[in-house]
Amino acid sequence: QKNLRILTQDQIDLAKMLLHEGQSHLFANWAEQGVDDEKKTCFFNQVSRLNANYPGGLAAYIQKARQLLADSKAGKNPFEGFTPSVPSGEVLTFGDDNFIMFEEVGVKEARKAAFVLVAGGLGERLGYNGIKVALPSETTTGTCFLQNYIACILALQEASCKLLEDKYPVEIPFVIMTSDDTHTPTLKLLESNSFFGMKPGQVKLLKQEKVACLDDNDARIALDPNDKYMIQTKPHGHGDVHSLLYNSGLLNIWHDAGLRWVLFFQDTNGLLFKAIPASLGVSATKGYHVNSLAVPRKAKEAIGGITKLTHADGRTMVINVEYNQLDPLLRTTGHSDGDSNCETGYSPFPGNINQLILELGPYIEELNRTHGAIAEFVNPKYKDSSKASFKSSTRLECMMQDYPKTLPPTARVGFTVMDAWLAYAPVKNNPEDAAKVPKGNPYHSATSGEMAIYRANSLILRKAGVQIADPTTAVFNGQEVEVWPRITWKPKWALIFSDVKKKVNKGCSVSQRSTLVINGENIYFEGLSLDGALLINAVSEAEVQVTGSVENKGWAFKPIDYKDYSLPEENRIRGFVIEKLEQLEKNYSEPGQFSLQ
Ligand code: UGB
Repeated sequence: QKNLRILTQDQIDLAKMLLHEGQSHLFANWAEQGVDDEKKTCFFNQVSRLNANYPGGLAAYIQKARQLLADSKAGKNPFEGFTPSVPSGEVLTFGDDNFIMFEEVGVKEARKAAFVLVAGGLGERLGYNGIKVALPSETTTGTCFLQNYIACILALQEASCKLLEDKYPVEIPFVIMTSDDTHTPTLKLLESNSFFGMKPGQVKLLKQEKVACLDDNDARIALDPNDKYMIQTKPHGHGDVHSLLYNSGLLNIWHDAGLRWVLFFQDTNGLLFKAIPASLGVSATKGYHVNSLAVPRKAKEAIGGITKLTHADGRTMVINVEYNQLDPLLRTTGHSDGDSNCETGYSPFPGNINQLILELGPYIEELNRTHGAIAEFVNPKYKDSSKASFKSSTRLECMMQDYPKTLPPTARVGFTVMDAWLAYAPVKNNPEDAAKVPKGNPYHSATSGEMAIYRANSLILRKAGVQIADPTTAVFNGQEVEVWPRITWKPKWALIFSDVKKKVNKGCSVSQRSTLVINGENIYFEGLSLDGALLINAVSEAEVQVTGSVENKGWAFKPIDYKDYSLPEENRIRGFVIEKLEQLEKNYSEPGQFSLQ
């Protein structure tokens, strides 16, 4: 009332809505009219943003929160009435005929795809100071995750158009969801690297907004402890990507342009694009509206489990059950061991790697109905067992993989299981937490993420007939890892297994201590024997035949202490640096045919 005269009609409406929703405490300590008036305007600007950014507005957010907080306090089981069982999906084996067939279908389909990277998370578990997409995926070439993703999309675009002999090349749209924490550095990273070769108009950044924090079970909105005119906010989760896409208008533009698929992926999986062509092929062949990528999962691993849920009333759905919910769900439904490994040494529930392929038409239909709203949850940290108050404020959260929860039973929801060595090596855990991971479970650290890239490339070449030496083991940052030859290639050299097979002939061998960097498109190997470091840089118009024997001191891993703050953080979190002792580096910058012997 004291401030009524300085408020606009919109602000009065927002204030009325807040009062109606039990939020009078927000105004309790406001100064008299004439004092702090600018701050009051800022307050309403923030309320207006929070109101506009939530489907149904802030009133809907508060009401939903009250309901979910009451359910949480009552200890209500979110899976009430559902029984979990192991679902069946498409299980692929790298390199067999089926896999090769799906890869070829996938590459053809790629020209009808749009890619969406969710990169709004700060990566609290990793504790890295920068944005995660700027981290090198491996330090042999220093290629950062974002650069790798863009190179893969561009290579897919080119390969897809070539396969169909398309005279009108397409530009695969690429969307990045950012947040206040990641937006500016992501844009800077792109701009300072000329968008890593992608046309700037091909990339769209959509920024997710945070949501209001809540102080108690009545969903009273939390104020910033240092500013009584500022509402505390926290991230709402990766599920925001659906409402952002819906509101952006991009989905209809894509649909009108003839696109058929939207592929969602996460910020730090250096292997992901090795799995994309085959899984897109599965989506197209099986006609899946939703296809989740999965890998065999170790019990207790911090990735969700793909689970079939059957309700007492007969309803069924195949959905991700998040890692912290799987164990309690199993225990309350008669599996006294909870989340545990079966005789295969893995959990029977495939692990969700949060790579989703959605068919665009049905996706648009569903979002027209839901406006992109995703099932939410709340996870308050209570002070004590009375659950009367929280240790710190909480908020509603949502996850992108919960999209299928609102789909009708007729929706075709499937999943594709790939070998973990091929598809999944995220960088999520800091060195200390990674070192505590139970033996045999993946570390999900910068160390393991890098080593996984060398292992995958080595195994792929082995499968193509190259003699690759066995790995050794080493310990970096307290984590024991396999060290394979450091082999890297650009996606335009080989996107799918048949590309690899065309470019390497039998009779090649690579020793364990070797480094091989293939930085070019038309580089062919026949009878190469490598024991050391070989780097080949070639423009696409140069065709290079590589034969003979290369031997030199090569590049070696030098362990470092992650607490040695004189070293760059990118290296410290891996626990090693690469010492470049000696290498053979060849550059082919002109068109023509060349031979490296
Ligand atoms: N992200 C956002 O873009 N915005 C946000 O508000 C939050 C995150 P995390 P999480 O693959 O190992 C997921 O934190 O959420 C982005 C799945 O839920 O890395 O703990 C963020 O930038 C889980 O089922 O993972 O767990 C990042 O790119 C399992 O699949 C992505 O969202 C697990 O990932 C994931 O955020 C996994």
